[in-house]
Amino acid sequence: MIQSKTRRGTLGGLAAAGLAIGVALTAMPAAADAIKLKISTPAVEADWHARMLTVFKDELEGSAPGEFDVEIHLNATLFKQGTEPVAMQRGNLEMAMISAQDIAKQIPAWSIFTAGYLIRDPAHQQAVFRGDIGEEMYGLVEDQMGIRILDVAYLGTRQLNLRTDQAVSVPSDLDGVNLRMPGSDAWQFLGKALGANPTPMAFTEVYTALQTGAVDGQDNPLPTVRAAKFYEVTKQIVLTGHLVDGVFLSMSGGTWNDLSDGQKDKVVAAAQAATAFNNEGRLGDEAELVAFFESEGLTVSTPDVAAFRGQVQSMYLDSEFSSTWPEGLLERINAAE
Ligand code: KDO
Repeated sequence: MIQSKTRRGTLGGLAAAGLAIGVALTAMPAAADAIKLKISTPAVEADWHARMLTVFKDELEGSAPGEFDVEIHLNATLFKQGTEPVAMQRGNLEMAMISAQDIAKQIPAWSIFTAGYLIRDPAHQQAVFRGDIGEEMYGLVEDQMGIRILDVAYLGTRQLNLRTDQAVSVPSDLDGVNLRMPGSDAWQFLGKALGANPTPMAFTEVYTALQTGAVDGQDNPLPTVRAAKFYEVTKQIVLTGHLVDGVFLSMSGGTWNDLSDGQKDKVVAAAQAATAFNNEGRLGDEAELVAFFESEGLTVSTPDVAAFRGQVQSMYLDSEFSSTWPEGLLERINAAE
């Protein structure tokens, strides 16, 4: 939680995620006039948010037989990471999982969700995005970008993952560390706020960059560190927990507006089944993965999280980003439960 310097919010309690695994239905072959839904993502096949797209496809093609033809493109083979929103806006892509950082490029107010140590945990993320704040902020995306957000998926809590074995306890220990962060201002600022020297790079290049030493480390949630095999080319994980991250399963407004009301309901239901599958799998993984990484020979340590939180929160509050945050939104996010 970040508290505004002028007003103090209150901490919210935890709520159980209570999510069920989506049931995969056997899909019918697509009819010739089925609505094509191409989905582009940089995610690797083994990661939960890639796997949830198959749940989406099976659910939708099962509930609306012959009406949709969902085509999943992983590993950024169709569109480069971060270019998906514009591809949807130009009518070249029907669906993607977009980040708050992508949205903030066009709607600066969304940078509030790119701030480290703001969302407290997965339950808080659900409370924020599935309540009135989500409704309002999704409305901005629909009105200003022409993109319909279907649901948020928990991407996991981001941790540091380094190829060096230096001890990291406080932000100054990251001085001079070339930390790969995704390529946008919001992501780069997060790397800087952590105390590192951020290096922009697409997700698809990270494994090789870690292997060759082009970067000293990267940050991602633990399930992604395993799915993308970053643990093979790194030595340690530092549990900073600096960003409770989400990706937003979205559809281009043009495609969405052409759907019948019944089709819209089925699309939303399939999206929710998909995110429930993702969230459950990812939370389960996060509870178990420290032991896995240790068994692979990595050191897993807990730094002085209060020191990281203090530096990161104060840098965000003093930044240009916070001047774009709508009045009162920070307090509402802090109070959401
Ligand atoms: C990454 O590039 O580190 C990141 O985790 C950023 C997310 O917003 C998202 O794009 C994700 O990569 C991809 O889906 C790959 O997992």
